[in-house]
Amino acid sequence: MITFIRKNKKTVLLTVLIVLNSCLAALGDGAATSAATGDKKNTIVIKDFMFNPQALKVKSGEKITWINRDEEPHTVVSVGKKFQKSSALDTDQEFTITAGAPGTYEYFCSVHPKMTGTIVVEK
Ligand SMILES: [Cu+2]
Repeated sequence: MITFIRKNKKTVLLTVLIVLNSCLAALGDGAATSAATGDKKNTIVIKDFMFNPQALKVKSGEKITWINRDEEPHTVVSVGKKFQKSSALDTDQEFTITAGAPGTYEYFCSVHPKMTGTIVVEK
């Protein structure tokens, strides 16, 4: 019985450590991402007819890049024409804009209107 409890405590401790570790790892990744210079930080990958991430938060003035990893052509078109639209992006082709005024920007693919995404621009 005592052994069982000890074992259990150890397991809990181990679990806590693992959770803590992954939290730290996540924090580390975040720091690395924001420290990275260049335009690859805010990248939206188009794959399997989806924008990934579907919602992206950026700061005004930052660049946002879409890259098409599908075999199908896709476009990036702003709802209400709030930002410049892309041409049809072929496989591995990229499209970059610079985030403007703070706000929420919805967009879709004009070839497949069910493909949608959101950009949230913060100050
Ligand atoms: Cu599409």
